[in-house]
Amino acid sequence: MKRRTYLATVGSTVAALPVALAGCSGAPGAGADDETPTDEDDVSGKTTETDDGGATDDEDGDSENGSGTVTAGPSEVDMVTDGDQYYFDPIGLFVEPGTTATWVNVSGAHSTVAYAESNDQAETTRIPSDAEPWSSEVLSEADATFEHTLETTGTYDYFCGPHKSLGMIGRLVVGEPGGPATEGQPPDGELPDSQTIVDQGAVSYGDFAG
Ligand SMILES: [Cu+2]
Repeated sequence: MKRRTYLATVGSTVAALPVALAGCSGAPGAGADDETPTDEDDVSGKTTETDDGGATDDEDGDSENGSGTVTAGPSEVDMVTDGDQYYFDPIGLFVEPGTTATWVNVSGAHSTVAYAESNDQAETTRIPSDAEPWSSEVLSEADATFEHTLETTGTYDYFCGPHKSLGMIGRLVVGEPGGPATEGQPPDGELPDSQTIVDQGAVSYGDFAG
């Protein structure tokens, strides 16, 4: 055991040597540097071409099938901590009835809780009267997700439990605007107008807050 430990220590010390050697023999070192970016360029170039081709074909197919109005985008909302900013992105999202919305914890620790008086912390109800409220746990691991299927048409306002008082709130419009959230603003901050969300499909946090 002691011998292994000793060898491992020597190994890590030796690892610093090639750097010094490369500095002494400039020609081989420069050759290696030239090759590496070329290889990467080739690989990424091929990958990008292949991906673009497939994606373009798919998008063309969807556009032709669609009616040409608002195309339903991804039903995902990121939950983000960025410095001293805490936000949902997009802050406003349109989905069709029956869509399962997915909140993805990108950074920090967040929850998604509907403004429904049956939920803790919600002092007011801002989802349609027949709608099912949701309330997630606080998601603290990166890429952790919470899903909720939205069946009832209307406007849904929601917040993050830990950052409610800091204005981390969001809005979903399902099918068309409706319900109590079409009047006024939630108690913790401002959200994009429901009809604007319908018209644009999604309103990014950067566009709204910036
Ligand atoms: Cu949060």
